[in-house]
This record gives sequence, C-alpha cells and structure tokens, in this order.
Amino acid sequence: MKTTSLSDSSVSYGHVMLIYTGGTIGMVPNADGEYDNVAGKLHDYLYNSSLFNDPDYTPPTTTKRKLPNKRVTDDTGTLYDPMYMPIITKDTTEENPIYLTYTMYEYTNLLDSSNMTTEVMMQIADTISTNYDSYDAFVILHGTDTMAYSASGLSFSLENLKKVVIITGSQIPIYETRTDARDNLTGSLLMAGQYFSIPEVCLFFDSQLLRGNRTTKISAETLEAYASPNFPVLGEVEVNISVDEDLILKPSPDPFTSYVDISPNIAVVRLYPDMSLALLTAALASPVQGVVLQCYGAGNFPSNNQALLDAIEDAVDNGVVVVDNTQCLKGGVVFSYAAGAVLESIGVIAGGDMTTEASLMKLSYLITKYPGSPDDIKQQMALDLRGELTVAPTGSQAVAKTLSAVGIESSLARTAQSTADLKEAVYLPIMQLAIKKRDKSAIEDICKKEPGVLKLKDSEGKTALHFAVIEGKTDIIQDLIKKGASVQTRDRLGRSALLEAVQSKKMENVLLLSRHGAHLTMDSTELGFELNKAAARNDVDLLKAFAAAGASMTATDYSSKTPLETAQQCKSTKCIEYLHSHSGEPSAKKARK
Ligand code: ASN
Repeated sequence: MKTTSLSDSSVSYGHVMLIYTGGTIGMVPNADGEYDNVAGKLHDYLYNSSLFNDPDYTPPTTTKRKLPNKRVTDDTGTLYDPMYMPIITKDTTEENPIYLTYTMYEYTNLLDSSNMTTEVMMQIADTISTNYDSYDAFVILHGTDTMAYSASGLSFSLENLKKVVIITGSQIPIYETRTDARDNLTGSLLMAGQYFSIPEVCLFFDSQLLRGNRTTKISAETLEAYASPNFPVLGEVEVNISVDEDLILKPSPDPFTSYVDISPNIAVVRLYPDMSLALLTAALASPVQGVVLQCYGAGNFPSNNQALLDAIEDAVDNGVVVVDNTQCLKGGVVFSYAAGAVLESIGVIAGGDMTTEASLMKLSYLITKYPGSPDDIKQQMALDLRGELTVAPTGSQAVAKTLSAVGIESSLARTAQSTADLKEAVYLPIMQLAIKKRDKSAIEDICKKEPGVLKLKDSEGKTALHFAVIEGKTDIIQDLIKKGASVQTRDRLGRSALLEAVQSKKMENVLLLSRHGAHLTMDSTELGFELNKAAARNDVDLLKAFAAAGASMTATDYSSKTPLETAQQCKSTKCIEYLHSHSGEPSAKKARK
C-alpha cells in the first residue's frame, strides 16, 4: 500500500467549507427529551472549543489567504466567520506546518437525515458548486441514517470533481463527554484540509476514509457505523494519517460541473419468498422509471415464478430500467446461475458489486441525464462512472493491472544490474510476443524505442528473426529483415535463421532468407549427417528444403555415406526418386525460378 503520511506532505493551508445539514452530531435533547438540531448551537460550540478554534490565530504573513466570507444569511442557510484549527502539534513540524481554516455554512432547515430527500441532496451539490472556487475542500455534516445515499448521490451529481468532498457525522452528539463526533469531525477536517486533491466524494467514519458510493450503514449502535464491503479503505487516521494513493480516482481533465437534476422516480424492491405479484406490479408502475431489484446471492430470482417474470418483462418493455442487486453485503451480481440468467434474458441488468444506495442514486442520475433512452441508461449503468462498480479489466487494461500488481518495475529495478540487462529482460520478450501476435505496430514501436532490439539474444542465443522463422511468419520475417535484422546470426548451437527455416520445412521462408543472402554455414559432414537422417526417415520435404537453401545432396556423413545410399538402404522410395534426379546439383537456383 502506497501511503502518504502527513509528515511527507508539504505545507498545508487548506480552507475547508463545513456544510452543516443536520444529524445527531449537532443534536441536543429538546423539552420532550428527543434529540433535535438547534440553529447556531453547533457553531457556537466549535467556536468556543479550544479543540476546534484558536481565537488568537493569525495566519503567517507569507501565507495569509484571502478569506472571502463574513457572516451572512441567505435563502438556504447562514455562513459564519472562519474558524482556525489550533496548531496540530502531533503532525506538525517546522517544515510541514498545518494551517487549517474552516468556515461553517449551516442550513436553515437542519434535518434528521431520515428526512433526507433528493431535493436536499441536490441542495448540497448546489452549495458545493456555488462555493467551489472559494474553498480547497468540503466537509458535510450529515445524519448517519441516510449518509450513504447522499454520498452516492453527490458522487454522481458532482461531475469531474477535482477537490475532496468528505461527508461525516456521528452516533453520539458532539457535546457529550463520550462521543465519536469530535474524532470524526477532526479526522474529516484534517483529511480534507490536506488532501485537497482527492477528487472524490468520501465518507469519513470511525477513523476511516471510505469511498462514499461504496459505503453502507452497518450498525445503529457501534461507533463503527459504516463499512465499504466491496472496496478497500482509502485512508486512515490512526497514530499517523495515511491515504492509499493507488486507490484514489484519477481526476478528469474536463471542467467541474454539478448536475442537480436527479429523478426521485426510482424504487427499491427487496425480493423474499412468496413475494406477491400485486406488490411487484405496484413497484414497477408509472411514474417509476427505474427499479433496483434486490435479489438473492449472486443475483438469483425465483425462475419458476412466471407471473413475476412477466411483470418485470412488461415493465422493461415499457422503458423501466431494472437493475439486479444482491441482498448480500459482500460480493455482487454475476448472472452465473440459471436463476439469475433468466432476468438477463428479459432485459434486466446486473448491478455487479454496487451497493443498493449506489445503484439507486446512479439510476436517479442517469434517468434524467438520458431521458427516454433506456438503452443508454443500461449501458451507463454497466460502466464504472465514479469508482462505484468493480468492472473486470479486459485486454491490455488487465495486463496493466497485473503488471502493477506484481510490482514489475520494482522487481526489475532490483534484479537488472545494468540497462543492458534491463533491455534484454524487457524488449526481447515483448518483441517475441508481438511476433507471435503478428502485431506489426508493436514491432515498429519496439524497434523505434530500442533500435538494438534486433541484435538482442535470448538464453539460447536466438534473435527476433530466429523467433519469427520458428513461428513461421513470412511477412514478419520480411519486415524484420527490412528493419535490419541480420540473416547470418547464429544461436548458441550454431543454428542460423535459415537452418531453422529448413528444419521447419517452410520453403517460402527458406527462399526468402536465401534471397537476402542467408546461406547454410554447417560443415559438410554435419550437413551430410542431417541429409542422411532425413533420407533414413524418408523425409523428402526436408531434403527439398535443404536443397532450396543451397545444400549439395551428395554431402556425406561421418561414415562417408551419401544420402542416396542411406535412402536405398532404408528403402525410402520418395527420397530415392528425388535424390536420383537431384544428386550432384544444389537446387536453390532451380527452386528459385
Ligand atoms: N437519526 C440520525 C440522523 O440520521 C442518526 C445519526 O445521525 N446518528 O440524522
């Protein structure tokens, strides 16, 4: 895990916008003993708390930032004066001081998040978008009940995000002596204030930074309320603060925008034994445009219940997008069983390992983005838009992933003692693969990057040309010769590319190499030995290939025997006939005609 700790980071002067939407974190008991949010209360607590505000703080003159805000109230909330996190001695060094400023924007309508709506979610997106240029990062205080829905919704709505957005809350109000709120808020502010460039909507809870659209609430009691069952933790606030950079999404080059028009016409339907047709039909009826169907295990459905299947098929035919999600916390939907494949056959799409919250919010987003176009919606649902879905990499993507997984670069750097070693270890095998795949553009690329590649030899002393001949790829042989491959190079056992071509009996390649000046370099007894062996086996094609390479058919072996004598002795009729007509004359010229 490639991690960055605070002490590695450079000076940090983050200015974070803290958007307070409600939730237990800021609640106090009311006259009836029920918990409620009270306007101004959380701000006053933070402002007067030496843990969250240093009233004597003056930003260093060299780093003084323009703070754009003064306390103002607008249509949706109140923006308070900036507050300054006290110097964080634990993580601060003289070289890496941390100056964290944050400004709270409190919504007028503070919510218990059970009252969350897509409209309020989009209000949050709008607040971020309106203030995007004025702050380095955004922390949202939110109730825990629907935090995963908002995190997912915001992840889709905030398009091409370049700054970090962290959503957090707590199980116990911040004013209590024993609370998770202070740690969750401090952790979120520290993360956001320093890792501005995490271009994601994250959720911070119980020391962990999670990808927002991968999260789900798993506990109403424990302080570890959130989990990311199908994706690793992005970062942690432990004794040290760390972020796994390899997991973080790459920022999009396109400009940031917020897409705040998302549809509420989506339903989530959880399957259970004996589900009634009436209930399913109602869930699929207009104005519903998208349904997340929580099925069993790997996406399985009662495949013998034709009435339910017909209801789904009718809805799909009417343009409702139905996504199959698993009821399981871990893993995802793959239509590997007939019980799941039956849904695929009627146009339901697999939700993979997306959480229900992510599927639901993704559908809401896509349905307004591609109005009246279920095919586009289905196609986009199957793509990984914001890191919410694990899509098995294919082709060269998969290769790149494997290479990075095995840490090929560091292994090579350790093993190769010189750049020559490195070239031999890297270029020749890639060249061999490109030859095997007949990938001419890759061959071209490699030759351009490493002009010496055609001279490199593998452990048997074979060059790229040997390999092309062994593979029998005439066009590639031609290409390599044109690029300067030597036709005369021999391997450790003295075999040239021409001898390989002869042995593989590919006449075309023998003639091609001969035409470019290749000739057999074996001594005559060795040649005689090979010809006699061919004659004994009645291998007339091999004799012909030798002849095409310019070999004399009368060369004798170690016991001075001619190939014809061996052929006669072994009654190799085809060879006898051939050798009778060719004895004494090298036939390369003949064959070339
Ligand atoms: N009901 C609260 C909410 O979601 C729960 C919490 O924040 N812990 O607003």
